[in-house]
Amino acid sequence: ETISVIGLGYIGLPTAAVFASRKVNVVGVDVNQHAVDTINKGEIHIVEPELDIVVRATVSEGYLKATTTPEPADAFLIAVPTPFKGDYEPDLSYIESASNAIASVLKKGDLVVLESTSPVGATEQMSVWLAEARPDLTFPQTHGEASDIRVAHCPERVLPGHVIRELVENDRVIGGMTSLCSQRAVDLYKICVEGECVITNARTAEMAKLTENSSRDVSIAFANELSIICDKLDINVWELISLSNRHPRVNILQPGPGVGGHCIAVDPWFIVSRTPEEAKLIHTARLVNDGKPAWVADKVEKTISDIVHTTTKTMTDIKIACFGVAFKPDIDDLRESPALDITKLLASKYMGQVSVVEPNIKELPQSLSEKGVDLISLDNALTQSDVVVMLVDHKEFKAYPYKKTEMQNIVDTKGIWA
Ligand code: SAJ
Repeated sequence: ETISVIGLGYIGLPTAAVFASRKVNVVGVDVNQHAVDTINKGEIHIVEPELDIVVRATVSEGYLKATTTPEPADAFLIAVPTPFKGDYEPDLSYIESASNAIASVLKKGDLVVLESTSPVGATEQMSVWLAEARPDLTFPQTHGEASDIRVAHCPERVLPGHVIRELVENDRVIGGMTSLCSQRAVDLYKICVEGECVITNARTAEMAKLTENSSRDVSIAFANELSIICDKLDINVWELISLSNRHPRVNILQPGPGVGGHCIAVDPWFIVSRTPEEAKLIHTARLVNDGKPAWVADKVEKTISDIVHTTTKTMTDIKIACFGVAFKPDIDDLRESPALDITKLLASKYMGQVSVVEPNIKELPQSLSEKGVDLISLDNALTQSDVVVMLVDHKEFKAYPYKKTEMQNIVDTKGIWA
């Protein structure tokens, strides 16, 4: 059996490598020539623990190779981006391009699985695109039990930073267009998945993935709303949550600077855009989480104005240190990071007065350096700054023996020094 993985990004490359590590021939396809060349050298173009080891081993043993043009295979796994365009409408153009690219190499009996997180109906749409793009058949059958190829949706659910382990251990939801399609997909995933492969239909599988991330978004929004309420009522939200969580049926998540990453802050919109009238709570949760960075920046401004009113310092004397710019703890990923957004907001207002402490990166992105932001050490930040803005609970910050007397002016969005 040969497997082809279309899209060699954060999901596709680890998936390809894990199948290849089971001694299956895997051909990875990507439009990015640089990614293809890097992988063929046994190296990786993305950051994910342990991925480099698996890719190096599988490429050198000949089980994994990459190319820019699709080749015939028995199963095709599609792991391309599904971002949203304006108005929060999902953009399925990468799925359409992938369908067009593989259509000419498909043969009877092949399996095509959509792994990308997708709005409800995307798998059905993909099978229509596949049918339309197949020149070899007079009556391409991609629907129903009579179909000559098998189509299914099996959403990825791995947590960045733990992808290699979770790809093997997590349960998988498999939604085929027909029960034959589901069974064929289960047989494939069983090659490397040790978790359970649970069968449903394609629409339910699509909605299951969106539901998982929306559930988390709504829960985090509840925590973020509590943090804003508690600030107004002069209550420590961290103490409040830990007390409430002592109830046997209460489990509140942690507030923070907002919700980042490319999944939890995106996927709920796929539900909202399809059912705007009905998805009220899901929509509001998105607005609460997206509003948190501006609220934090406002809180910092108030703190600065208090310092100016109670000391001899002027606005332009104030030095601000932002602790953490990654989208979550102990990673170097700055994409869709609320901590980065807050730092940018502050840097625009207080040009040349903002520094960053970020133990996971060596260089600041241009969006910050062009605003005069510099990268400094934790110790320097504490001695030089007038205001500390704690944005990410990195292990280095949690381990630091911070004393309240050391720095009075702190806006702590993660509650580790407050
Ligand atoms: N966050 C909080 N408070 C919390 C937990 C998280 O503010 O109590 C924030 C984080 O700081 C971060 C954001 O939420 O900014 C998201 O982080 P995360 O670690 O919860 O999730 P992701 O985005 O890294 O990965 C999620 C996972 N989904 C779920 O846990 C339901 C992962 O399993 C999915 O595969 C991934 O999205 C995806 O690709 O969809």
